[in-house]
Amino acid sequence: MKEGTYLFQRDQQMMSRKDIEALQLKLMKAQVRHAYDNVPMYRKRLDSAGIDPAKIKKLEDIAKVPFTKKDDLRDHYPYGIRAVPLDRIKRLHASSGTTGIPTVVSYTSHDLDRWADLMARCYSCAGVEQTDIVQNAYGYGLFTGGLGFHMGAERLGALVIPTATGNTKRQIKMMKDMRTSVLCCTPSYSLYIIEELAEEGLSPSDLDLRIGMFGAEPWSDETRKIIEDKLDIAAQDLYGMSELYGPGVAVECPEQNGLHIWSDEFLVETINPDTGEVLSPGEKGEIVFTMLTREAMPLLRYRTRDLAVIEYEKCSCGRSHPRIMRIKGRSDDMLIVGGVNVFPSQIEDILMRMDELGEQYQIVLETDRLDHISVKVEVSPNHWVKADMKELTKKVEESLIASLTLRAKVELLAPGTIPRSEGKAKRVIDLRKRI
Ligand code: DLL
Repeated sequence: MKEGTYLFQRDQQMMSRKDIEALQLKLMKAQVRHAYDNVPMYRKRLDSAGIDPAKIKKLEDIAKVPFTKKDDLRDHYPYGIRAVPLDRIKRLHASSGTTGIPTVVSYTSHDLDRWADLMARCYSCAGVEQTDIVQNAYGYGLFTGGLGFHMGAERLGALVIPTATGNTKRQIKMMKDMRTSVLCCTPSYSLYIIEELAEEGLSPSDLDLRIGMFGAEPWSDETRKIIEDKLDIAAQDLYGMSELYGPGVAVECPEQNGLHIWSDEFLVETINPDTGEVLSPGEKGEIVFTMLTREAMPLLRYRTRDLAVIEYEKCSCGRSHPRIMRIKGRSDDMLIVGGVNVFPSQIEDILMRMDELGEQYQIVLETDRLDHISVKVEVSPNHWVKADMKELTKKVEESLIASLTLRAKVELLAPGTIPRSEGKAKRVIDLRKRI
């Protein structure tokens, strides 16, 4: 980081480990008390677990508190786990679930203010400045991406263009005419934008882009390389989820070596997803967060289902906030085929390493008597005419076996065949019959 660079909430970004832990302990005690006093569900649970909030004395005591799960939010539909009267709730967001009952999250003015600060910190940590022109192509509405990125850019003091997702031609026109310097969208939508740029005969030098803020879905380092190369930007990873305000939980600094968790708000733990046992630093497991200042909807030990490793060593950027090393996937996304456990992102890693292939792929799961997996992947436009398809199919199948011991049927497709995504990409099509 350059000497004298402006950082939003510099003191909070650069807190020492010792100060972080002291603050966490103070906030955690108050938050457990807030949940106990104001949310009947938490009072009941803490009472049954024999936990008196007054006896929470050290950070490790959090492990005594029972977990909170997504179902707890659904069970409290429509207003979720609420700790304040309705007239203090100032906004709702919701995510649609597979069960049909949306997960609703609520915010007081304090929560919205805090969320805007955390998002502004994310931009600043990633290298965005007040003089930047930020084009926000995340979906606005009940999804937290649009408004989260919007409020954060305004709080930072940048110029924000709320294009929202879709209408890619207009998106590009705005980017070009307004001299957008920061693009915010899902990584898969950025790949779509890249294709559209090429179609219009535009190159990165026709644009002023310098940073991309990408998240909301898993993506690989290989995909990052492609995006950085084709847009001539730094592609920064940003993590969040609706239940935890939205985007803004963690973000990469320019070192691109893990995502800093703003741990004065998010107390992180890693657990074994099967047993719930707390794992040691450096072990891969399910990430669990306790929110430390949330008013409307306190969340104690919220199970994210996201699997990752947390790194506690100080980063070379000077920040001591622990880092999530790239999220590989969710425990419920893991595919088990023929006894092999594999995440879609691992398949993506392998495909994106091969020059002959394009960026779009789909994984299809089917059953006859056994489960089968096929990987449909587009060939890159440069190789489509000249590549020997039989040879290339074999090469991809062999790479999947060699790296993942995964026997998949590979199907090569013409460029432009797979539907493009403007939001979160749907990479896995599961056609298996459930018995
Ligand atoms: O996706 C919030 C968000 C908006 C994050 C914009 C980043 C950017 P949900 O729709 O609730 O919220 O989905 C949350 O998406 O549990 C992860 O599985 C996944 N996810 C989010 N960010 C990342 C990321 C928003 N950077 C779920 N890498 C999470 C991998 C991510 N997965």
